[in-house]
Amino acid sequence: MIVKHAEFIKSATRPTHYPEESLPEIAFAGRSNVGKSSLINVLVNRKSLVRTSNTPGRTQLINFFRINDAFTFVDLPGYGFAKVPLAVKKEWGPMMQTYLSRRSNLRGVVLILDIRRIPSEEDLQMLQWLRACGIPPLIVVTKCDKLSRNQRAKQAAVIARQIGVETGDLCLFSALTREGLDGVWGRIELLLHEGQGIV
Ligand SMILES: Nc1nc2c(ncn2[C@@H]2O[C@H](COP(=O)(O)OP(=O)(O)O)[C@@H](O)[C@H]2O)c(=O)[nH]1
Ligand SMILES: [Mg+2]
Repeated sequence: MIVKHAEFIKSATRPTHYPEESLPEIAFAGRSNVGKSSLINVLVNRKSLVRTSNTPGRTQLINFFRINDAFTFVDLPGYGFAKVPLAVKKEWGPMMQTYLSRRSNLRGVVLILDIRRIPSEEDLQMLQWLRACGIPPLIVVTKCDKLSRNQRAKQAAVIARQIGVETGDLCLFSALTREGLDGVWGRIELLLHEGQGIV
């Protein structure tokens, strides 16, 4: 995929504020700090279309970006960060469920996992919602530069078992080395064109 144009459209918390559903959409989900923004920036080949940081933000917004005037990328609020206020945490579930269940142009959700961690309860919750809504998940396991080849294979097997998919269904990726980039794009293109993913 050659990205010629990528622009921020708007932020929203509720459906009345979402942009119209005219273009096919791919959303990105994952725990805070997992590397979600970094993945999106590498995919669109922009240094900072999406803000990255070490300290997760407190506001929980759904951010919409238009890519090549052809489809939309959505940066969903990160979850699982201990320091986020409880009131903000409580909004996450309903906001996610509303978005996932109502967004008719949503073709797939990229769930980003850290190669070094066991998937969390929220990761599993997200997968369950996706399966329940019939939305194809695409699992990207990121930060793989942090591990040796051997360790990667071991961790990928652990993660795959935990979430109930085949190791081959996982896309291993690194925003640092851009390893796995073509594989991720290939699967996103399939989702955009055919709505295919692993369920
Ligand atoms: N080594 C390494 N660091 C990464 C990678 N992806 C993200 N990071 C770092 O992880 C931190 C959180 O990344 P960010 O994209 O802001 O995560 P987000 O909260 O999920 O959007 C930042 O310091 C990034 O530089 C990766 O593939 N490899
Ligand atoms: Mg982010």
